[in-house]
Amino acid sequence: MTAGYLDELRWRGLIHQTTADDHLPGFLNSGTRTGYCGFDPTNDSLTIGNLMPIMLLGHLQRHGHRPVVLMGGGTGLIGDPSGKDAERTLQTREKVAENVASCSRIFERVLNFDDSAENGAVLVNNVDWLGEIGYLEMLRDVGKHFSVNAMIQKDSVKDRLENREQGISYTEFSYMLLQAYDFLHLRREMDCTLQIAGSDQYGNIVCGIDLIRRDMVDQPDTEPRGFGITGPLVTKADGTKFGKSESGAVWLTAERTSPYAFYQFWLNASDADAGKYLRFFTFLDRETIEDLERKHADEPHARHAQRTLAAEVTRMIHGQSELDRAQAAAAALFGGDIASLDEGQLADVFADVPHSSHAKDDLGAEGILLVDLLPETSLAGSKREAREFLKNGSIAINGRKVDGGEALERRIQLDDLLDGDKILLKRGKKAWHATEWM
Ligand code: 383
Repeated sequence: MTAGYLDELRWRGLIHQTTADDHLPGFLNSGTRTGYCGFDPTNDSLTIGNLMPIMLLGHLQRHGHRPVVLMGGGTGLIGDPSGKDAERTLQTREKVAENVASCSRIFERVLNFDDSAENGAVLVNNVDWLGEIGYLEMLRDVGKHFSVNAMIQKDSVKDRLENREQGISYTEFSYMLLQAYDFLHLRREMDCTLQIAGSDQYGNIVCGIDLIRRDMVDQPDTEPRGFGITGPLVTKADGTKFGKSESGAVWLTAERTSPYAFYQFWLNASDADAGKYLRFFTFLDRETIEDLERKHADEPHARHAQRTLAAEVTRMIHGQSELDRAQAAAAALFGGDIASLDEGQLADVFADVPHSSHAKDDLGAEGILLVDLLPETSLAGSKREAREFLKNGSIAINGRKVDGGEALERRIQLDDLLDGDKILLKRGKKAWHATEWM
């Protein structure tokens, strides 16, 4: 077993808080340990907000320990109030079960589920035990160990109590008992001694550790029986929220965020963030990352750090061939060779840039003037502005520049359509707009 899981996380900046700091390093370095992280199936996919704890599990496995992915098929029926300022609507049992199934496959991209390996990853679903336990049993065996006085001091509950308008239902208030019970259950069933999560989960983790301690009161209390590690909140240097692109959240499945859009998201990381994201979201070693940062500082225009980041994360989540396609589409857009894109790539590009719909009939026999179309897109605010851009030759149709001299007479016609229904317009070097003609 290789030592140094904590050291690895530390140089990467991946530790926010740990419990029992005096005991944790020795505990991790003296045997193969089992650690888990839970994911509530609130959707049919996970977002890059969930990626950091997945990486924490990935490093755990690469350092010889066993990672456990817990799908919250039970807790997902209740709803964690942590970090949420409003009560959630309950999801149906069917929907939650469907979500569990579709989220589960994501983990195979990062973790090795080979069950012949000593530390092969395991996936469990807490509906399997939470669904079995009776209400009276829960109140007597678990509830009795929780002080309401302490529960209302937890951030997740306190914030909602102070906000009288929203408040908190008894259902969500009870959530922490369920997560605490999970930790106890996994501790008993598979000697799972570690819980990993994002920083919003610290309170829930501590509840679990307390419950485990109370459950084991009759055994000598020489060292902690459960540990917790939380990762930092991922931030952006410019202060805006991490993980959102123009079209919303960035998801970890291709059905929701195309590999092309995914690749673009990472490629667009700012210079100030790229190094941090390389540490957080790739398994590249320290030397390689520091090398890249030096290269990047010497030639910032080449965007070495962002390119490597985008390639590594896209390959990890979507595989090499999807990465190849995303890179080819990016290169075509950059070089203007739009005609080389296949239908799928064109559709991905289309979805990832501002777009608008237009009536194909309007193209009629002689088409419509480009100067009239531009103000209907994100590329020009008015006809006057459109004229300006056209005259100075900064507009391109399907990657081909429109010459300034004849630009004001240039008409969009049926034979400009790609795939029979799309035209990609560009202003300057990289402001794209896709038009669709139906
Ligand atoms: C459920 C049962 C457990 C242990 C954990 C859970 C889920 C947990 C939760 N986690 C978030 C979620 O599911 O709500 N109560 O969306 C997120 N996680 C991870 C990480 C994170 C957290 O899935 O910080 C971001 O991704 O912990 O918000 O026994």
